[in-house]
Amino acid sequence: MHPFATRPTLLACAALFTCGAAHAAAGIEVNQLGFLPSAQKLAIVPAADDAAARFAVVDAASGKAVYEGKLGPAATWDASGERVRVADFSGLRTAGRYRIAVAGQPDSPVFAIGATPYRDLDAGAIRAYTLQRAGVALDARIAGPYARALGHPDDKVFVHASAASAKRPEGTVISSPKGWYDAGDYNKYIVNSGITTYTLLAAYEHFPAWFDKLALNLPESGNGVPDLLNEVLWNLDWMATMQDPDDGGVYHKLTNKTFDGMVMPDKATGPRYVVQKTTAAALDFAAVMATASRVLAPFDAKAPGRSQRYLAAAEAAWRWAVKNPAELYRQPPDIKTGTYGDDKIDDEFSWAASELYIATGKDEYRARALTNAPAAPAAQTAPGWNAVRPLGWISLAQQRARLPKPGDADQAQRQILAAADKLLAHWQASPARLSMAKSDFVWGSNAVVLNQAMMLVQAYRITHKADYLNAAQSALDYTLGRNPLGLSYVTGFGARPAMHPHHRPSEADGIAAPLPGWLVGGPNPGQQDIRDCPAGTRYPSSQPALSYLDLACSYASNEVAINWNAPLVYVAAALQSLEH
Ligand SMILES: [Ca+2]
Ligand SMILES: [Ca+2]
Repeated sequence: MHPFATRPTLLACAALFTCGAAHAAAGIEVNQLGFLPSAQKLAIVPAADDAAARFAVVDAASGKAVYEGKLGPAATWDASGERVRVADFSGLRTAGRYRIAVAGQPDSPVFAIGATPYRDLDAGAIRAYTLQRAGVALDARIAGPYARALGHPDDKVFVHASAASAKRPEGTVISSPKGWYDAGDYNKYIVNSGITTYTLLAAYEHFPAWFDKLALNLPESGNGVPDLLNEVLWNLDWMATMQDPDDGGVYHKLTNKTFDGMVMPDKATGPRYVVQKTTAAALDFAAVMATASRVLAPFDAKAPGRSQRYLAAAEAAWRWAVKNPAELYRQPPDIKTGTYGDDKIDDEFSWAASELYIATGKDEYRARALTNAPAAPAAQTAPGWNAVRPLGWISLAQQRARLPKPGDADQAQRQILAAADKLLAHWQASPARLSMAKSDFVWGSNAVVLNQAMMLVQAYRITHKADYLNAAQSALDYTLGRNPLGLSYVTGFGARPAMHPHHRPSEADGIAAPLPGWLVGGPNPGQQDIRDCPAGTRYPSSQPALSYLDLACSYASNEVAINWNAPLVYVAAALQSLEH
């Protein structure tokens, strides 16, 4: 769940779209970007009583059928209430541009089969972070039409009463610049930076050949560090400033007292505060810094001593957390922004211990690194910002060769496979061929399915069993148009992308198109934002997979967030690297 309780309502319904439009039939649903030649290729076809039992794939230019097949049996997907059939055209491996055709139904959007269907997507999803950088002006050379003035320099940030210490009393001014704005708002949160920054570092660690070639046109491009890591360093530089040098504790967030209005960054000028040191922040910080010390070590020549500093910072944060194991976040009365509160932090201890065990081999970390946190739900199959135990398993499995007891990686692999097998079972049984259960449609559901895909990719990397990768492909397909609304949930990508994310720069910049490369939160039957949307706004349906509004007021289904984009970066890179 994305933790924003209240949002200002500032947008009226625009003339070009209606508030609460009825759910328009999506028609034939397909990944609107396309597929690598070897990938499993599925489309979802509405099952009408009189519909044909066969489908064709037609060349987009000539209209000529190049592949024909039989539709799978009709079944009702419990998350949408709709009857659907699967069209499997995996046998088509010829590069080209195509549509799916079924007699009596409109053709699908055009998609491609080719070598790099997700290259621009992956680059765009990373560049979304570049355009989300705090404390820097973005010129047209980097940002094109999205150039903007500097906002939130954060060089004079006040220590809030909740964070006061003897050496840094309330009102002490510190400098805490850079980092990424968290989401649709302009605040910066350590806990959510934790899973985000880790996932991007893991993407590089697992698929370096892909990212070494992926040019992103960043301000730092050409400096000898891969661009993905350059982007990650922008946030690591900020995270490092959030540690109190006097005791190793880490501030939970850097924030305004209340959310900024729907304005550009340079128009948001209120005072900023660092708020309460928490155990979760210290542990997420420790895990990320230990991971960064490992992944960035090959590039230390560019910044001598950086990896050692990161590791020292990680161990200092860990020691603070051990001394302060129950400092849970409690929102002070004068602070109204996101909380990222998490009262179950055994998983944070295990994740941080996992990364520190890999980094140091010390026994003091090993026991907690191998604990399957009892606070985690038994059925937890994928990570989330407040459920980070799987991240430690991923690192332990990846870093077998570094472990003093390499057999410890076996336990990590077993945990990954147990989770992935649950997801695979859902995928196999689902009429929509999705790893998501109906109950997975929560706030940020699009990231739930992509975090599930990240776990499936781990299982594939361990076993090379094709169905794990096929299920991950289905997850990406879903977010790129193979869903009952027929939308690409990534701004700027696909034939019918989301257009009105809850995202301050996208709303305030005077440009019709939203900033590109953002995964929107996605369908969420909680519909918690409806009272904050213009009067008369209605969701198209109460069905989980249809509970989505492409309106800027819809923070519960259409916000963007750094932690949601990270598994998109990961999964796009994985499919580009593992399919061929
Ligand atoms: Ca937790
Ligand atoms: Ca805009």
